[in-house]
Amino acid sequence: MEMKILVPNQQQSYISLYICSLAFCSHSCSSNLQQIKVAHNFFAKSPAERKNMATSHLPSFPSMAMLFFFCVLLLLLENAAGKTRHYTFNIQYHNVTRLCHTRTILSVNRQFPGPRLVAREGDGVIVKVVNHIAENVTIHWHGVRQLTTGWADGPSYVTQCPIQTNQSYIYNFTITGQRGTLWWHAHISWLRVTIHGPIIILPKRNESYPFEKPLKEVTIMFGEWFNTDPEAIISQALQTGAGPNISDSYTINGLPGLLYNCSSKDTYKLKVKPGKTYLLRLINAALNDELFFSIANHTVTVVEGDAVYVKPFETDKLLITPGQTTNVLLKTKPEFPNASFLMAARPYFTGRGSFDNSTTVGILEYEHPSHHKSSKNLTLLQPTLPSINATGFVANFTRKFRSLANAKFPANVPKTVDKKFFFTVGLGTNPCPKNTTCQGPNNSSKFAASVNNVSFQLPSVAILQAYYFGQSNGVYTTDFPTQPLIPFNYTGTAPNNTNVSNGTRTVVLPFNTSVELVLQDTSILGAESHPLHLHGYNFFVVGQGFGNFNASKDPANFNLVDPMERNTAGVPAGGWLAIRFFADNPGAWFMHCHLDVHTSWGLRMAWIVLDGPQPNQKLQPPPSDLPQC
Ligand SMILES: [Cu+2]
Repeated sequence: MEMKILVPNQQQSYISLYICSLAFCSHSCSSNLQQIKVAHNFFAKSPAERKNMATSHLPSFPSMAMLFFFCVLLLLLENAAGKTRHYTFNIQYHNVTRLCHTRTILSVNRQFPGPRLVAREGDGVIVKVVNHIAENVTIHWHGVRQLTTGWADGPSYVTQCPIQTNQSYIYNFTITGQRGTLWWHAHISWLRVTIHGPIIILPKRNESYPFEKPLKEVTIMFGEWFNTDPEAIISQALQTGAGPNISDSYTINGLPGLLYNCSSKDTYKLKVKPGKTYLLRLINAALNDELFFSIANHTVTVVEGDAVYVKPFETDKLLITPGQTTNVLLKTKPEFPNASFLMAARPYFTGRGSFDNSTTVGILEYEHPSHHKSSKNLTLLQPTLPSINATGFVANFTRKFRSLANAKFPANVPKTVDKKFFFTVGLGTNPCPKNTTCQGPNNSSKFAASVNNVSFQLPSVAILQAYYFGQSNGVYTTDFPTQPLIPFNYTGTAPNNTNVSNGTRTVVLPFNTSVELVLQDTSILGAESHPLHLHGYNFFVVGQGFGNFNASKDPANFNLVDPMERNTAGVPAGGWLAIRFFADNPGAWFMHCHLDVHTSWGLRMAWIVLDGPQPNQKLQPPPSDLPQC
């Protein structure tokens, strides 16, 4: 999963300029060799020399002036519009062996983790997804804003019907105003457990990072491995009402690491040189677990989260929730250290049920100065990680994330609010259907999860299609509660009745509404952290706290200056999170917990954002190959 840094391709622009100049001259300058030579010299010189040449030669060549103008314009357009990147994703079966178990997994192009999608800020991306498996599939471009292109967002039954067997769908979108690391994953049932991969968004041509240029960039993608079919696990759990079986290991770039059985060879190794800086692009693609991560004897500098640059800060341990990405700079030790270092990840867990309490490791290995000696007999140092339920560490760590909030990367935080929402998020129950036995809470009910006590039921056609074609009747309603219908002590003793309601209810927002949303965890069936992900938007995390949100006191402490801007944020276990955003992207947008078990239980809902008055504020028409249900 290593990548060499892609140098902005100036050469390519120069070639196109050169070709354009030759073409221009052959048409209008009667093959004036001297002019071609001038053009050739022009592109071979440094910018300062070119400026000089342009001013000293151009007045005597009016046609050349036009040529330069034309070509500079072309260059500017090329830089502003970006280019289009084409990919084909074949959804295929793929046999993989981990922990001495061979299993047929679902993958993209028989890769696990899947292929990297690389683009620059401003580029168009076209991905043809072809379904070669028996299951329905969709792909979500997690964190890509999809401005007016909601049809390409991907959550099944929200923005599209799934791609059926032997069918294909072309996802077509532009990456606007984002740079850093995101990722893509399947967005139907639990298929994302093996169908996922990184999205690398490089800065625009000729733009650099607002931090030290790394020698190398490396993607570190965390995942979860199941020895049995995850689809069977979730379908059984939904039937019995019990918590689903847990994973058998965590993985780093698809490899469990040497602490697991049969895995000493399946250990990710990162080879580094002393005295250099590396950019690690961390992605948590695990299904159900937030993860702590640390590298023995090393600190890293956090520089970006969810494709948004942050004020750099140093840390030796970090937390990453499913759905989040974190870019960190790793400065290696100045001299060969005579040791190797474990990089370890294990869960942060506050719930009541069982969870996979194992640790995945990779090895940070320094290149030996002599090049001949192996690092096999070196001491292997281990990092210390926070305790499993270290909620205090999590709160302190997440508070360190701050937007750059400078002239080049401003934080456009809504200072005033048009609409306030207060949503409880948490677990609950559904009663056991008559004449069946259930294995959920008290062995008499089924696990459920909800937002404002609504456990969201996915419709059988896509919400965005129903909305666009004016056919919402029987698909969804627009009466999602803006606050709990019956207030209670959310983080105190749970009420006697823990049943949720079930429905497909949405919130409708006029274009550009400034929204404040407080997400309040509940302690029904245990207080638990919920990494909430909003599609189609970044939001600002303006506040967080423990206990019940206090609407008269807490807003005074909101950070409206440099809050973190991101697409996934953890609602603290037994606490609350306040976010703000402008609803400036028309469409139907899913919001859900990124712990897939909670999503499956109904901790999800959808916003419908109406068109704005301008043409570029309207949802584009659906593509002709949009799948039908
Ligand atoms: Cu959750």
